[in-house]
Amino acid sequence: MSELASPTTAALDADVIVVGAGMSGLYALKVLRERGLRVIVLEKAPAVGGTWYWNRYPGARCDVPSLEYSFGFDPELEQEWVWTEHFATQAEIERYLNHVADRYDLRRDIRLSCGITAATWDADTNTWVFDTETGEQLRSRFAIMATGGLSVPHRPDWPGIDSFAGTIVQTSLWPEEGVELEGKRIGIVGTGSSGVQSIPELAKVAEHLTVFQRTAMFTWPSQNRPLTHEEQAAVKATYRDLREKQYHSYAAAAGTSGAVIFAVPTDDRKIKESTPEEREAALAEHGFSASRIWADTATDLDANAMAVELFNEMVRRTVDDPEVADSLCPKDYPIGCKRPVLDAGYFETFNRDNVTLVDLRKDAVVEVTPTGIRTEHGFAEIDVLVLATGFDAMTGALTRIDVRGEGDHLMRDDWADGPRTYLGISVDGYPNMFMCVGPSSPAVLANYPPQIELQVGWIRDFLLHLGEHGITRAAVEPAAQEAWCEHVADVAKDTMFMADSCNSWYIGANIEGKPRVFLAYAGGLVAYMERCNDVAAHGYEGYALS
Ligand code: NA7
Repeated sequence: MSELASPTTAALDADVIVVGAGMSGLYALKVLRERGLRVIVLEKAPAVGGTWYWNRYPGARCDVPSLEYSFGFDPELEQEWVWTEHFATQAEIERYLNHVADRYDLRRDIRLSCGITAATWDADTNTWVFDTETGEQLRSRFAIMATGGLSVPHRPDWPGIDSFAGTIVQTSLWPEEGVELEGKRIGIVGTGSSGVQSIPELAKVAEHLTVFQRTAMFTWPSQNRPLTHEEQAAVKATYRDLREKQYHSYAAAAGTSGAVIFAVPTDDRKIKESTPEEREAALAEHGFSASRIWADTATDLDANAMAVELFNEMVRRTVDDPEVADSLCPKDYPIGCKRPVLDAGYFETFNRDNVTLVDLRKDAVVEVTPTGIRTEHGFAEIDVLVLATGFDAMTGALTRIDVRGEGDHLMRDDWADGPRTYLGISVDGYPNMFMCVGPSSPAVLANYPPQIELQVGWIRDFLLHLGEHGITRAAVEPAAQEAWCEHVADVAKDTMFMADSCNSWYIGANIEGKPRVFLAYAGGLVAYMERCNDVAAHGYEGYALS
């Protein structure tokens, strides 16, 4: 398809406008342009890379192995790129994505420092109109929102936070020029993946580090290591097999390790049937991982509680101060409710003389002053305050833009009770708009690059189909969307994600007032793509095409 049939084709700035130049946006540009579509990518950041541009905090690293967290669409790209570690650093992945942008000559169609404030459906011409932060207006037939699932930072609204006179920095908005940390009194809030990764690094350079923890985290040693030439060559020799495994797996992962496969037990023994001696032997053999090997912990809350006890036993054995250890023991929620975190010496860091833990459940924040944080029982003087406080996940990027569909509806209003999508790709009332790794798709539950290749590939084929048939409007049928949403909720309902005690960003629980709705598709990538491909095979059923 080189021209999209319509009287207004000439007035379009592009056939497709893609919002975001992260992994999805870059790949969308590549595959759509090579099929003859005119594509413009609008990117808020001054550089490409998305997540891997913004999250440059000390210790930032992917929790999926580098040889798996990479594109498989071009065997030459796979062979030429050299990863240096089992889990790649932010800097290395950012370099990789810049290499992708250069190698496929993508930059000429990407406008940087050009975020959008609004996307408005024009029903008269079946086009989308984008208002940019630079004051421009651009029009396209189709919109692809590659805006990221973890791209809108969440910041605590503690009294006085704006009065802080030192440096305040969010892990996900870490400045390119870096932050002066050496010899400083650093405070960090948040012990999710970003906090857990940065705490050991901050402790190494700080005069003193104070960690403000609201919820203790399940985190396992990543066992990261340099990749040897032999190891890399062995994977590269059989890369096609690995990719095939990824494309046909639950989590787009061939299973070499990493956070997305942590829920998968490695043992067929049930912890509920184990003896104390067997559990002790598991601790001796697997350490922290003794808590995640058992066959019954993902589905049985009592079994899960026994696994939690094994985990906490390891915390107590690792952390010297019993009171600190007790605070670091996750309580009140099951393993598997939140995304597993992988660390490098996290618990050991609390044995350092220059690290203090403030358990906010015992000693809540009262206020931030110009010089530090006052809690009920103390005051920590701070020069640099690091906020590792997470994101308005999965929906935040889209609800912050004025996305205005049919009948002048705003997406943020339509999603007030949680996102409603068809296949996590389209939304009833927003014709010709597609989302990459959107809400109700596997998204954060699966490895991104292979998942993106499949999802964006599906969108590309759909656009080609529309072009070949002279179709200028593709709208979701309400009943199809309802059925998909029902299926998504049904699949999630008996998982640890939805346990009453589970308060995670997967269900919006980290953002005050956000509806408690599971935001991804827990049925796995294979089932998901089968459904998408089935929809395509049946002439894109669930869409009204005209
Ligand atoms: P997360 O996982 O959402 O972690 C955010 C952390 O910040 C978590 O410990 C929160 O505690 C804490 N938090 C948030 N707001 C507050 C306030 N107001 N007071 C105290 N503590 C607070 O975000 P990350 O960036 O670490 O990781 C996101 C994903 O990125 C990760 O899962 C990987 O996929 C990569 P809470 O647990 O909500 O009590």
